[in-house]
Amino acid sequence: MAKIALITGATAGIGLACAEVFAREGFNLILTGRRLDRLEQLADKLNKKYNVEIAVSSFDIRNREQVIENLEGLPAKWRKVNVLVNNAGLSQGLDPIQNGNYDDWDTMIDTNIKGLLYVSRIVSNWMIEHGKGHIINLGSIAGKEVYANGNVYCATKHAVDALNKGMRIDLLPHGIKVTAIHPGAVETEFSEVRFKGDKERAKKVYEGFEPLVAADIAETIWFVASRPAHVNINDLVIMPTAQATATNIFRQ
Ligand code: NDP
Ligand code: 8X3
Repeated sequence: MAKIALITGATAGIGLACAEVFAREGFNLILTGRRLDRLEQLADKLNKKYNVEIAVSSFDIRNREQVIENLEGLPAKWRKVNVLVNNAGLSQGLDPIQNGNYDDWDTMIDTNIKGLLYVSRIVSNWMIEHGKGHIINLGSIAGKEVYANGNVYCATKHAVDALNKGMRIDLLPHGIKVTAIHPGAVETEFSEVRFKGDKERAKKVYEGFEPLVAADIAETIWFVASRPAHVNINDLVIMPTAQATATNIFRQ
């Protein structure tokens, strides 16, 4: 029977690239995100290309009732999730703390921390029932360092780092692997979302050096997910070669 991967935030960027890689590797997929049209198009494409089964589940990860209703509403066969990629996340704004936008703060905290928790609460119980599983959390270099004006985004990713460690301890008796992937600069829709649609400002983030692309992270996630049963990669930081720290990027 084919294995199952549940990927949150599969409508764009890293999540979308993970969907492609896991489908290529023969996994059936549960794909989530708010943009249902994108999920349906992706499911159709991957189903035709790789002949895998795909369930799409569209909900706002910030809304606890929606998360529970949608995931618990999936047919029973989808509960045997082997790999959960907790990828949905975002940054909003880049402001000093004294000028921070309250709504941006709520959005980041509700998405990156609370949304990840809602999904993990449900899927970790499915994994316990199933007797195995692997949770892969998308942290960030922002979860390892703090940079100017990154305050709340960095705090949410530090929280993901802590939750990753906490989950590994709590799920240890159940044989469930828990891994965090912490990327540096990856060119996706991330900066466009951070700068609220300002494409020019977003483009500048990746100017003068070769950033990572979503497929680099997806292939790394696949590497982590495909280790033998007795091996777990706890924590992995991955950067473009031109980046040394969150803020130290060599631009030419
Ligand atoms: P993208 O903006 O390209 O994709 C983000 C994904 O998250 C989309 O599929 C989006 O789906 C989903 N998402 C956002 N908010 C919600 C929500 N409220 N409910 C459901 N889904 C949501 O960004 P990336 O692919 O770059 O980011 C993926 C993860 O990687 C994030 O956790 C990010 O913090 C992390 N990361 C990114 C880095 C980068 O440089 N790009 C570096 C380090 C970490 P939709 O809008 O359809 O709901
Ligand atoms: C995304 C990378 O450096 O913009 O998490 O925080 S960074």
